Amino acid sequence: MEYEERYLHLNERIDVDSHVICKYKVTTDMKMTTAAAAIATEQSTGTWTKLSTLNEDNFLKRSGKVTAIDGNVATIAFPVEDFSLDIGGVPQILSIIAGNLFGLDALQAVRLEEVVFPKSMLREFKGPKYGIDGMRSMLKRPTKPLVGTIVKPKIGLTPKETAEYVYEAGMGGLTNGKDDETLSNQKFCPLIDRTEAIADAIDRVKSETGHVMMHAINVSTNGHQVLEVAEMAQDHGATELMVDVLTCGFGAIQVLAEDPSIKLPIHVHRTMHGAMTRNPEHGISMNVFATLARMVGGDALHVGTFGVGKMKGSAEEDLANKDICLTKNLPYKRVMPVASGGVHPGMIKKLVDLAGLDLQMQAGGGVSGHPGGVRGGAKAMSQAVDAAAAGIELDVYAKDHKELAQALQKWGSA
Ligand code: CAP
Ligand code: MG
Repeated sequence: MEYEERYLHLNERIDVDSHVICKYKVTTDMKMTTAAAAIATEQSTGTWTKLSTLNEDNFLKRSGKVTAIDGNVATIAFPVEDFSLDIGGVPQILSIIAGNLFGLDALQAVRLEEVVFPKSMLREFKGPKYGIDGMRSMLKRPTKPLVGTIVKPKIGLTPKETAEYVYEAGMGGLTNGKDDETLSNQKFCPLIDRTEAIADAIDRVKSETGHVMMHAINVSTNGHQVLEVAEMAQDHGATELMVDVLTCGFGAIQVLAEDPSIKLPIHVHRTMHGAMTRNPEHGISMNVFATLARMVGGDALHVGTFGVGKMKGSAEEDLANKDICLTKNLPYKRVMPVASGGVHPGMIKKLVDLAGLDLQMQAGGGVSGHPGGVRGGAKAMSQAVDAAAAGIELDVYAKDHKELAQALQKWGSA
Protein backbone atom coordinates (compact mmCIF):
# COMPACT_ATOMS: atom_id res chain seq x y z
CA MET A 1 0.00 0.00 0.00
CA GLU A 2 1.31 3.43 -0.91
CA TYR A 3 1.99 5.56 2.14
CA GLU A 4 1.59 2.61 4.52
CA GLU A 5 4.58 3.45 6.68
CA ARG A 6 3.33 7.01 7.13
CA TYR A 7 0.27 5.79 9.03
CA LEU A 8 2.37 3.74 11.42
CA HIS A 9 3.16 5.40 14.73
CA LEU A 10 3.97 2.24 16.66
CA ASN A 11 5.72 2.79 19.98
CA GLU A 12 5.06 6.52 19.81
CA ARG A 13 3.28 8.30 22.61
CA ILE A 14 -0.18 9.41 21.51
CA ASP A 15 -1.95 12.24 23.29
CA VAL A 16 -5.12 10.62 24.61
CA ASP A 17 -6.73 14.03 25.13
CA SER A 18 -6.66 14.85 21.46
CA HIS A 19 -7.56 11.51 19.86
CA VAL A 20 -10.42 9.05 19.68
CA ILE A 21 -8.81 5.67 20.24
CA CYS A 22 -10.30 2.56 18.65
CA LYS A 23 -9.34 -1.08 18.78
CA TYR A 24 -10.09 -3.24 15.73
CA LYS A 25 -9.83 -7.01 15.57
CA VAL A 26 -8.78 -7.86 12.02
CA THR A 27 -8.87 -11.05 9.96
CA THR A 28 -6.66 -10.68 6.90
CA ASP A 29 -4.07 -12.39 4.72
CA MET A 30 -2.11 -9.14 4.59
CA LYS A 31 0.50 -8.01 7.07
CA MET A 32 -1.31 -6.54 10.08
CA THR A 33 0.50 -3.24 9.60
CA THR A 34 -0.81 -3.02 6.03
CA ALA A 35 -4.34 -3.91 7.09
CA ALA A 36 -4.29 -1.40 9.95
CA ALA A 37 -2.92 1.34 7.68
CA ALA A 38 -5.72 0.57 5.19
CA ILE A 39 -8.30 1.20 7.93
CA ALA A 40 -6.53 4.35 9.13
CA THR A 41 -6.42 5.87 5.65
CA GLU A 42 -9.95 4.86 4.59
CA GLN A 43 -11.39 6.34 7.76
CA SER A 44 -9.43 9.58 7.74
CA THR A 45 -7.54 11.42 5.02
CA GLY A 46 -7.06 8.92 2.29
CA THR A 47 -8.36 6.43 -0.11
CA TRP A 48 -6.71 3.53 -1.94
CA THR A 49 -4.00 5.53 -3.76
CA LYS A 50 -1.65 8.49 -3.47
CA LEU A 51 -3.46 11.77 -3.95
CA SER A 52 -2.35 14.96 -5.63
CA THR A 53 -4.62 16.83 -3.22
CA LEU A 54 -3.26 15.42 0.04
CA ASN A 55 -0.60 17.82 1.22
CA GLU A 56 1.87 17.38 4.02
CA ASP A 57 -0.01 19.68 6.38
CA ASN A 58 -3.42 18.09 6.16
CA PHE A 59 -1.88 14.63 6.10
CA LEU A 60 -0.06 15.16 9.37
CA LYS A 61 -2.95 16.85 11.12
CA ARG A 62 -5.90 14.82 9.89
CA SER A 63 -4.79 11.23 9.36
CA GLY A 64 -5.62 8.31 11.60
CA LYS A 65 -2.53 6.82 13.27
CA VAL A 66 -1.89 3.14 13.87
CA THR A 67 -0.46 3.26 17.37
CA ALA A 68 -0.26 -0.42 18.29
CA ILE A 69 -0.56 -3.89 16.83
CA ASP A 70 -1.17 -6.65 19.30
CA GLY A 71 -1.66 -9.99 17.53
CA ASN A 72 -4.66 -9.39 15.28
CA VAL A 73 -5.81 -6.27 17.15
CA ALA A 74 -4.86 -2.87 15.78
CA THR A 75 -5.21 0.35 17.76
CA ILE A 76 -5.95 3.42 15.68
CA ALA A 77 -6.07 6.97 16.99
CA PHE A 78 -8.19 9.52 15.11
CA PRO A 79 -7.50 13.23 15.72
CA VAL A 80 -10.29 14.92 17.65
CA GLU A 81 -10.57 17.64 14.99
CA ASP A 82 -11.70 15.02 12.46
CA PHE A 83 -15.00 14.89 14.35
CA SER A 84 -17.84 17.36 13.97
CA LEU A 85 -20.16 17.33 16.95
CA ASP A 86 -22.26 20.45 16.36
CA ILE A 87 -23.39 19.25 12.95
CA GLY A 88 -22.67 15.57 12.49
CA GLY A 89 -22.90 14.24 16.04
CA VAL A 90 -23.01 10.51 16.66
CA PRO A 91 -23.83 9.69 13.00
CA GLN A 92 -20.56 11.34 11.95
CA ILE A 93 -18.63 9.70 14.80
CA LEU A 94 -19.90 6.32 13.60
CA SER A 95 -19.03 6.97 10.00
CA ILE A 96 -15.41 7.52 11.06
CA ILE A 97 -14.90 4.82 13.69
CA ALA A 98 -17.31 2.28 12.20
CA GLY A 99 -17.81 3.25 8.56
CA ASN A 100 -16.48 2.01 5.22
CA LEU A 101 -13.82 -0.14 6.87
CA PHE A 102 -16.24 -3.05 7.26
CA GLY A 103 -16.53 -3.35 3.49
CA LEU A 104 -12.82 -3.23 2.59
CA ASP A 105 -12.21 -6.17 0.28
CA ALA A 106 -8.69 -6.68 1.56
CA LEU A 107 -9.96 -7.60 5.02
CA GLN A 108 -11.83 -10.87 5.45
CA ALA A 109 -13.39 -9.53 8.62
CA VAL A 110 -12.98 -6.67 11.06
CA ARG A 111 -14.63 -5.87 14.36
CA LEU A 112 -14.60 -2.61 16.30
CA GLU A 113 -13.96 -3.91 19.80
CA GLU A 114 -13.65 -0.72 21.83
CA VAL A 115 -13.69 3.05 21.62
CA VAL A 116 -12.33 5.59 24.08
CA PHE A 117 -13.26 9.24 23.60
CA PRO A 118 -11.18 12.15 24.91
CA LYS A 119 -12.64 14.25 27.73
CA SER A 120 -13.13 17.23 25.43
CA MET A 121 -15.54 15.22 23.28
CA LEU A 122 -17.32 13.57 26.20
CA ARG A 123 -18.03 17.02 27.61
CA GLU A 124 -20.09 17.85 24.53
CA PHE A 125 -22.68 15.24 25.56
CA LYS A 126 -24.93 15.44 28.59
CA GLY A 127 -25.59 11.77 29.40
CA PRO A 128 -28.76 10.54 31.14
CA LYS A 129 -31.15 12.93 32.85
CA TYR A 130 -32.06 10.35 35.50
CA GLY A 131 -29.99 7.18 35.27
CA ILE A 132 -29.93 4.61 38.06
CA ASP A 133 -30.33 7.01 40.97
CA GLY A 134 -33.11 9.00 39.31
CA MET A 135 -35.09 5.91 38.38
CA ARG A 136 -34.61 4.37 41.82
CA SER A 137 -35.84 7.53 43.46
CA MET A 138 -38.92 7.79 41.19
CA LEU A 139 -39.75 4.15 41.92
CA LYS A 140 -38.96 4.42 45.65
CA ARG A 141 -36.67 1.43 45.30
CA PRO A 142 -33.30 2.41 46.75
CA THR A 143 -31.29 -0.81 46.58
CA LYS A 144 -33.05 -3.89 45.22
CA PRO A 145 -32.91 -4.65 41.48
CA LEU A 146 -35.78 -3.19 39.49
CA VAL A 147 -38.12 -5.90 38.31
CA GLY A 148 -40.12 -5.58 35.15
CA THR A 149 -42.03 -7.12 32.31
CA ILE A 150 -42.50 -6.71 28.59
CA VAL A 151 -46.19 -6.96 27.70
CA LYS A 152 -46.68 -10.18 25.74
CA PRO A 153 -47.82 -11.18 23.22
CA LYS A 154 -45.52 -8.68 21.53
CA ILE A 155 -48.43 -7.40 19.47
CA GLY A 156 -52.12 -8.19 19.39
CA LEU A 157 -53.53 -6.96 22.69
CA THR A 158 -55.93 -4.01 22.75
CA PRO A 159 -55.19 -0.93 24.89
CA LYS A 160 -57.58 -2.25 27.54
CA GLU A 161 -55.93 -5.67 27.59
CA THR A 162 -52.49 -4.11 27.68
CA ALA A 163 -53.49 -1.92 30.61
CA GLU A 164 -54.98 -4.89 32.42
CA TYR A 165 -51.64 -6.69 31.98
CA VAL A 166 -49.80 -3.71 33.45
CA TYR A 167 -52.27 -3.47 36.35
CA GLU A 168 -51.79 -7.15 37.17
CA ALA A 169 -48.02 -6.75 36.89
CA GLY A 170 -48.09 -3.83 39.32
CA MET A 171 -50.34 -5.68 41.73
CA GLY A 172 -47.81 -8.50 41.64
CA GLY A 173 -45.06 -6.07 42.70
CA LEU A 174 -43.28 -5.23 39.44
CA THR A 175 -41.64 -1.82 39.25
CA ASN A 176 -41.43 -1.62 35.47
CA GLY A 177 -43.49 -2.46 32.44
CA LYS A 178 -42.71 -1.79 28.83
CA ASP A 179 -44.06 -2.03 25.32
CA ASP A 180 -42.36 -4.48 23.05
CA GLU A 181 -40.13 -3.15 20.30
CA THR A 182 -42.58 -3.87 17.49
CA LEU A 183 -45.54 -2.20 19.14
CA SER A 184 -46.10 1.31 17.85
CA ASN A 185 -49.42 2.81 16.79
CA GLN A 186 -51.12 -0.15 15.11
CA LYS A 187 -54.88 0.07 14.68
CA PHE A 188 -55.50 -2.70 17.21
CA CYS A 189 -53.55 -0.77 19.88
CA PRO A 190 -53.27 2.97 19.14
CA LEU A 191 -50.52 4.72 21.06
CA ILE A 192 -52.69 7.38 22.69
CA ASP A 193 -55.40 4.96 23.82
CA ARG A 194 -52.78 2.54 25.14
CA THR A 195 -50.84 5.26 26.95
CA GLU A 196 -53.96 6.59 28.66
CA ALA A 197 -55.19 3.14 29.66
CA ILE A 198 -51.78 2.20 31.09
CA ALA A 199 -51.52 5.50 32.99
CA ASP A 200 -54.88 4.73 34.54
CA ALA A 201 -53.76 1.20 35.45
CA ILE A 202 -50.61 2.54 37.13
CA ASP A 203 -52.71 5.08 39.07
CA ARG A 204 -55.05 2.31 40.21
CA VAL A 205 -52.14 0.22 41.48
CA LYS A 206 -50.82 3.23 43.38
CA SER A 207 -54.13 4.20 44.93
CA GLU A 208 -55.00 0.63 45.92
CA THR A 209 -51.60 -0.43 47.29
CA GLY A 210 -49.22 2.56 47.34
CA HIS A 211 -46.92 0.65 44.96
CA VAL A 212 -45.19 2.81 42.33
CA MET A 213 -44.35 1.57 38.86
CA MET A 214 -43.52 2.98 35.46
CA HIS A 215 -44.18 1.72 31.96
CA ALA A 216 -42.13 2.62 28.91
CA ILE A 217 -44.20 3.56 25.86
CA ASN A 218 -42.41 2.74 22.61
CA VAL A 219 -41.98 6.04 20.77
CA SER A 220 -39.58 4.68 18.14
CA THR A 221 -40.36 6.40 14.86
CA ASN A 222 -38.97 8.54 12.04
CA GLY A 223 -36.41 11.18 12.99
CA HIS A 224 -38.70 14.09 12.21
CA GLN A 225 -41.48 12.65 14.42
CA VAL A 226 -39.74 11.34 17.50
CA LEU A 227 -39.98 14.47 19.66
CA GLU A 228 -43.60 15.02 18.70
CA VAL A 229 -44.56 11.40 19.45
CA ALA A 230 -42.69 11.48 22.78
CA GLU A 231 -44.45 14.72 23.76
CA MET A 232 -47.76 13.19 22.79
CA ALA A 233 -47.07 10.11 24.94
CA GLN A 234 -45.99 12.32 27.83
CA ASP A 235 -49.08 14.51 27.52
CA HIS A 236 -51.29 11.43 27.64
CA GLY A 237 -49.73 10.13 30.86
CA ALA A 238 -46.64 8.11 29.89
CA THR A 239 -44.27 7.51 32.80
CA GLU A 240 -41.29 6.40 30.69
CA LEU A 241 -40.35 6.35 27.01
CA MET A 242 -38.76 3.57 25.01
CA VAL A 243 -36.60 4.00 21.92
CA ASP A 244 -35.12 1.29 19.68
CA VAL A 245 -31.74 2.95 19.40
CA LEU A 246 -30.27 1.09 16.45
CA THR A 247 -33.28 1.27 14.17
CA CYS A 248 -33.98 4.93 15.06
CA GLY A 249 -30.40 6.17 15.47
CA PHE A 250 -28.64 7.67 18.47
CA GLY A 251 -30.01 11.11 17.65
CA ALA A 252 -33.47 9.89 18.62
CA ILE A 253 -32.29 9.35 22.20
CA GLN A 254 -30.29 12.56 22.28
CA VAL A 255 -33.15 14.78 21.15
CA LEU A 256 -35.44 13.34 23.84
CA ALA A 257 -32.80 13.46 26.58
CA GLU A 258 -31.82 17.05 25.79
CA ASP A 259 -35.19 18.60 25.01
CA PRO A 260 -36.37 20.47 28.11
CA SER A 261 -40.01 19.60 27.44
CA ILE A 262 -39.39 15.86 27.95
CA LYS A 263 -39.40 14.96 31.62
CA LEU A 264 -39.42 11.15 31.38
CA PRO A 265 -36.67 8.56 31.66
CA ILE A 266 -35.69 6.78 28.44
CA HIS A 267 -35.51 3.01 28.17
CA VAL A 268 -33.09 2.07 25.39
CA HIS A 269 -33.90 -1.11 23.47
CA ARG A 270 -31.28 -2.47 21.07
CA THR A 271 -33.29 -4.49 18.57
CA MET A 272 -31.15 -5.33 15.48
CA HIS A 273 -27.91 -5.19 17.46
CA GLY A 274 -27.27 -8.89 16.79
CA ALA A 275 -26.66 -8.07 13.10
CA MET A 276 -23.62 -6.09 14.21
CA THR A 277 -22.57 -7.50 17.60
CA ARG A 278 -23.06 -11.24 17.29
CA ASN A 279 -20.16 -12.29 15.04
CA PRO A 280 -17.03 -12.28 17.22
CA GLU A 281 -14.83 -11.59 14.17
CA HIS A 282 -16.86 -8.95 12.31
CA GLY A 283 -19.03 -6.01 13.26
CA ILE A 284 -19.24 -3.78 16.29
CA SER A 285 -19.01 -4.74 19.92
CA MET A 286 -22.05 -3.91 22.07
CA ASN A 287 -19.83 -1.97 24.47
CA VAL A 288 -19.32 0.63 21.72
CA PHE A 289 -23.10 1.05 21.42
CA ALA A 290 -23.40 1.14 25.22
CA THR A 291 -20.84 3.98 25.38
CA LEU A 292 -22.76 6.00 22.79
CA ALA A 293 -26.14 5.23 24.40
CA ARG A 294 -24.85 6.62 27.70
CA MET A 295 -23.35 9.69 26.04
CA VAL A 296 -26.60 10.59 24.28
CA GLY A 297 -28.69 10.17 27.42
CA GLY A 298 -30.29 6.72 27.70
CA ASP A 299 -31.44 6.06 31.27
CA ALA A 300 -31.77 2.27 31.03
CA LEU A 301 -30.12 0.03 28.45
CA HIS A 302 -30.42 -3.61 27.43
CA VAL A 303 -27.04 -5.21 28.11
CA GLY A 304 -27.89 -8.90 27.70
CA THR A 305 -28.48 -11.69 30.18
CA PHE A 306 -24.88 -12.67 30.91
CA GLY A 307 -25.16 -15.95 29.03
CA VAL A 308 -28.23 -17.04 31.00
CA GLY A 309 -31.27 -16.13 28.84
CA LYS A 310 -32.52 -16.80 25.32
CA MET A 311 -30.42 -14.31 23.37
CA LYS A 312 -26.82 -14.89 22.28
CA GLY A 313 -24.33 -13.38 24.70
CA SER A 314 -21.81 -14.33 27.35
CA ALA A 315 -21.16 -13.37 30.94
CA GLU A 316 -17.87 -11.73 29.95
CA GLU A 317 -19.30 -9.67 27.11
CA ASP A 318 -22.45 -8.61 28.95
CA LEU A 319 -20.51 -7.69 32.11
CA ALA A 320 -18.39 -5.42 29.92
CA ASN A 321 -21.61 -3.79 28.64
CA LYS A 322 -22.83 -3.38 32.20
CA ASP A 323 -19.50 -1.83 33.20
CA ILE A 324 -19.92 0.82 30.52
CA CYS A 325 -23.30 1.69 32.09
CA LEU A 326 -21.66 2.18 35.47
CA THR A 327 -18.07 3.26 34.91
CA LYS A 328 -16.82 6.47 36.47
CA ASN A 329 -14.59 6.96 33.43
CA LEU A 330 -17.59 8.47 31.69
CA PRO A 331 -18.63 11.81 33.19
CA TYR A 332 -22.35 11.11 33.30
CA LYS A 333 -25.03 9.66 35.53
CA ARG A 334 -24.99 5.86 35.64
CA VAL A 335 -27.29 3.99 33.27
CA MET A 336 -29.56 1.24 34.61
CA PRO A 337 -28.42 -2.01 32.93
CA VAL A 338 -31.39 -4.13 31.78
CA ALA A 339 -31.23 -7.94 31.63
CA SER A 340 -33.92 -9.14 29.25
CA GLY A 341 -34.52 -12.00 26.83
CA GLY A 342 -35.87 -15.36 27.96
CA VAL A 343 -35.62 -14.35 31.62
CA HIS A 344 -37.79 -16.18 34.17
CA PRO A 345 -37.79 -16.27 37.98
CA GLY A 346 -35.44 -19.27 38.12
CA MET A 347 -32.65 -17.16 36.60
CA ILE A 348 -32.78 -14.25 38.98
CA LYS A 349 -30.38 -15.48 41.66
CA LYS A 350 -27.77 -16.29 39.04
CA LEU A 351 -28.20 -12.88 37.40
CA VAL A 352 -27.78 -11.07 40.71
CA ASP A 353 -24.78 -13.22 41.65
CA LEU A 354 -23.19 -12.40 38.30
CA ALA A 355 -24.10 -8.77 37.93
CA GLY A 356 -25.10 -7.35 41.31
CA LEU A 357 -28.08 -5.32 42.48
CA ASP A 358 -27.90 -2.39 40.08
CA LEU A 359 -29.87 -4.18 37.45
CA GLN A 360 -33.35 -4.13 35.95
CA MET A 361 -34.61 -7.68 35.53
CA GLN A 362 -37.18 -8.04 32.86
CA ALA A 363 -39.34 -10.98 31.84
CA GLY A 364 -42.07 -11.13 29.21
CA GLY A 365 -42.86 -14.82 28.77
CA GLY A 366 -41.37 -15.39 32.22
CA VAL A 367 -44.26 -13.36 33.68
CA SER A 368 -47.25 -13.97 31.42
CA GLY A 369 -46.38 -17.66 30.90
CA HIS A 370 -46.76 -18.33 34.64
CA PRO A 371 -49.53 -20.77 35.64
CA GLY A 372 -50.96 -18.06 37.93
CA GLY A 373 -51.28 -15.56 35.08
CA VAL A 374 -49.61 -12.15 34.93
CA ARG A 375 -50.14 -11.43 38.62
CA GLY A 376 -48.76 -14.85 39.57
CA GLY A 377 -45.76 -14.34 37.29
CA ALA A 378 -45.15 -10.85 38.63
CA LYS A 379 -45.25 -12.15 42.19
CA ALA A 380 -42.86 -14.96 41.30
CA MET A 381 -40.40 -12.49 39.71
CA SER A 382 -40.70 -10.14 42.71
CA GLN A 383 -40.17 -13.01 45.14
CA ALA A 384 -37.13 -14.20 43.20
CA VAL A 385 -35.64 -10.71 43.27
CA ASP A 386 -36.31 -10.39 47.01
CA ALA A 387 -34.65 -13.76 47.63
CA ALA A 388 -31.64 -12.95 45.47
CA ALA A 389 -31.21 -9.49 47.02
CA ALA A 390 -31.21 -11.12 50.47
CA GLY A 391 -28.75 -13.80 49.33
CA ILE A 392 -31.27 -16.62 49.79
CA GLU A 393 -31.36 -19.59 47.40
CA LEU A 394 -34.54 -19.64 45.30
CA ASP A 395 -35.55 -23.18 46.22
CA VAL A 396 -35.31 -22.27 49.91
CA TYR A 397 -37.37 -19.08 49.45
CA ALA A 398 -39.89 -20.99 47.34
CA LYS A 399 -40.87 -23.10 50.33
CA ASP A 400 -42.92 -20.17 51.66
CA HIS A 401 -43.66 -18.49 48.35
CA LYS A 402 -46.17 -20.32 46.24
CA GLU A 403 -45.79 -18.35 43.01
CA LEU A 404 -42.02 -18.74 42.98
CA ALA A 405 -42.43 -22.46 43.61
CA GLN A 406 -44.81 -22.70 40.63
CA ALA A 407 -42.34 -20.85 38.40
CA LEU A 408 -39.45 -23.08 39.45
CA GLN A 409 -41.57 -26.11 38.79
CA LYS A 410 -42.46 -24.90 35.31
CA TRP A 411 -39.11 -23.48 34.17
CA GLY A 412 -36.51 -24.82 36.61
CA SER A 413 -33.65 -22.68 37.82
CA ALA A 414 -30.46 -21.56 36.12
C1 CAP B 1 -37.79 -10.18 25.88
C2 CAP B 1 -37.85 -9.26 24.71
C3 CAP B 1 -36.63 -8.40 24.34
C4 CAP B 1 -35.34 -9.16 24.21
C5 CAP B 1 -34.29 -8.53 23.35
C6 CAP B 1 -38.23 -10.08 23.54
O1 CAP B 1 -38.96 -10.99 25.96
O2 CAP B 1 -38.88 -8.34 24.88
O3 CAP B 1 -36.91 -7.73 23.15
O4 CAP B 1 -34.87 -9.23 25.50
O5 CAP B 1 -33.04 -8.99 23.67
O6 CAP B 1 -39.13 -9.69 22.81
O7 CAP B 1 -37.57 -11.07 23.30
P1 CAP B 1 -39.01 -12.36 26.77
P2 CAP B 1 -31.83 -8.02 24.09
O8 CAP B 1 -38.78 -11.99 28.20
O9 CAP B 1 -40.38 -12.93 26.55
O10 CAP B 1 -37.93 -13.22 26.23
O11 CAP B 1 -32.23 -7.33 25.34
O12 CAP B 1 -30.70 -8.95 24.26
O13 CAP B 1 -31.64 -7.08 22.97
MG1 MG C 1 -38.91 -7.39 22.99
